[in-house]
Amino acid sequence: MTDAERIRQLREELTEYDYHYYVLDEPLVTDEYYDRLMRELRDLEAKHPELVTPDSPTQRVGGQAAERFEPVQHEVPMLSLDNAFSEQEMLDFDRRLHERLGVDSDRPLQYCAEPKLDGLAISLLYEDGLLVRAATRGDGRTGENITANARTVKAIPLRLKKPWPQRLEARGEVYMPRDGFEALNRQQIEKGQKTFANPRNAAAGSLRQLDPKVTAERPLTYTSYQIAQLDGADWPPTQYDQMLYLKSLGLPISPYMERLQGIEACFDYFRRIGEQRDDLPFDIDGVVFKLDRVDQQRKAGFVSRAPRWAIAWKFPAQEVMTRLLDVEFQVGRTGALTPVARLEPVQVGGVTVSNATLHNMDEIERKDIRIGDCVIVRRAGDVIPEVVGPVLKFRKPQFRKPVMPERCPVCGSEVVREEGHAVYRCTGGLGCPAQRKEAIKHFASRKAMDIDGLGDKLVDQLVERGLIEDVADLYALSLEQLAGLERMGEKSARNLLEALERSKSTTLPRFIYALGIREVGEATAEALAHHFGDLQPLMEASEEALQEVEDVGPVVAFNIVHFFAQPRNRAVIDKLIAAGIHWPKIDTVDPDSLLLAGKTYVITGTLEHYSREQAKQRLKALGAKVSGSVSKKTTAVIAGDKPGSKIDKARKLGVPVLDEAAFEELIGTD
Ligand code: 5U1
Repeated sequence: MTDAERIRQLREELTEYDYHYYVLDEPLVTDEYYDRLMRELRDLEAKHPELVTPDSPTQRVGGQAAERFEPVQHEVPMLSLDNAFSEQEMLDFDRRLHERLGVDSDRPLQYCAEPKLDGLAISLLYEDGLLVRAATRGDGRTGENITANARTVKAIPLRLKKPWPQRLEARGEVYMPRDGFEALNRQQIEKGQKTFANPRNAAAGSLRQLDPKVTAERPLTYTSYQIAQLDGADWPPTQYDQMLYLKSLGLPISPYMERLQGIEACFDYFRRIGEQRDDLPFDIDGVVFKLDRVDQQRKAGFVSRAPRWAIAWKFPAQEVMTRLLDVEFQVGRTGALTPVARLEPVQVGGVTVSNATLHNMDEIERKDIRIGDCVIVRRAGDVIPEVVGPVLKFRKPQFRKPVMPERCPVCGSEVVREEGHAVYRCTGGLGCPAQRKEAIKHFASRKAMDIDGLGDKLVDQLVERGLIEDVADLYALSLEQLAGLERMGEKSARNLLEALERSKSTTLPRFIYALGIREVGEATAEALAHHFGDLQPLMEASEEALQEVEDVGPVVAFNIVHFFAQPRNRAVIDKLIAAGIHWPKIDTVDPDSLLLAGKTYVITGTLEHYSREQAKQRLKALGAKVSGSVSKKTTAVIAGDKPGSKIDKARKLGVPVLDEAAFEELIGTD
């Protein structure tokens, strides 16, 4: 084969791999193999510069940084979308269309729906199959030429698949998936550079870089949502068919796109997407509904800058502005003082928020937050609301930086900062009521002693009324004491006593975890339990002996020895055992001899025959580790029904995916 033939072959092969990886999300080959072919192509092209073509996969990054972006006149204006915020507004939209089209109100209109990506609108122009120009929206009439940057986005084909039309302008959204955004911000912190407030800002900042080499390093992707111009092929008659046509040309479209009959089906779609929203691998801010039939779109027409035939139904805002009234400090289980923002109450994502975490003092410093500032507050899904940053244009000179108190706001003990750590701690230990409360809440929590009905408010009351000092006192509570508490009747008091009684029969890993030793989480507790078999040998173990346990390093070993050396902790453990807490002894085994030793699995979706916890326990019993996130080190992902984004990540990384049958085979079930 000649070099020229080999170059053509490599290009076709690599373009196909890019397409499968970035557009279909289904990698065909390993990274190593891909890199090898790419290197071979680069070497051959270096040898024959005359054979380099603009659509070669080696040519995604090229040229010099620009001085500025050239203006681009959009031949077809880039419109925006009208918004709706309620079912009523959607009903009005549907009614208006019925009237305008002269369709009876009892005949449903056909819509095409897809999630509204939270990124940046761009236009891609292809001539004779080749990407010749990419532009931002700008003001809708004039945008900026960002071709060199768009070429670095691997989901954007440099050449369309055959048979391509003579000329095509596709439009869509460039955005940054959440995992890429988080990795980018981690990198920014490491480099001492400013972090991005959200994936949208990160995408915008990345696409509008004058140096395309910077854009190339950013994890951007692209999805199409419109054909703006088409020459040399017939216009598909519906929005849905237009998208399928773009897909056939190798352009990515939304895998969530659906064709819907009538407005009720739109309501149902909006609800379904809303339910999936937090699990999607990218941010969305609503759903776009378009009249599906192009002839009906034409009849419906436009109003100034938006089509009458499309609408974006927005989710309630997840980021809003409010005022930071004060910063207070919350004392956690290990004494760590967390700054908490007290905010002017505001609706975020449908709930009222008046407190938000500020994480730690370094974060406050980095974000440059002052008391009195107008701040952006974000609440995404079940995550605790957080302060994203200040809006500097509203800053007044008298606004002051929050200051860490020198004494614990709860018990008055000295507050110290550990060397090399961002955390400040109250030195009061269990003498501090705040630490006591948190230690008891941790002890009662689901993954620890699992004491049903012992909620946070109840623990606060019990400690504040002096009914309990430590976790062992829980088991001495009487029916009268409990029934006398606020929001407690005799029935719930009885239930709580029963739950306390049930919790006495536990397992060693749960008990070790429940003790709340610093940095001993569930996995470490489990490893310690299996290594030592019972509590007594663990309590007697030296730091050296502890470090023989997997994942136990010098710091954790020190924490464990320190914990058991304190007479107060020993006394509480004795009291707990005297109260009747017990667990079966564990036969210690050499963990390396187990069937799945050294392997790591991730579970996603719903399995038919096992709860997530059961599946996890089965794997762990065989020596495997179970992790919450997929990485190159993951042995395999076990996927049940409705798997989340983890499966996409696994596919990207080439990590095998097992279904329930393969899982059962693995754990040896008949
Ligand atoms: N998903 C989607 N986003 N989006 C944005 N479709 C869509 N359509 C748009 C815009 C601005 O405009 C239509 C007028 C094509």
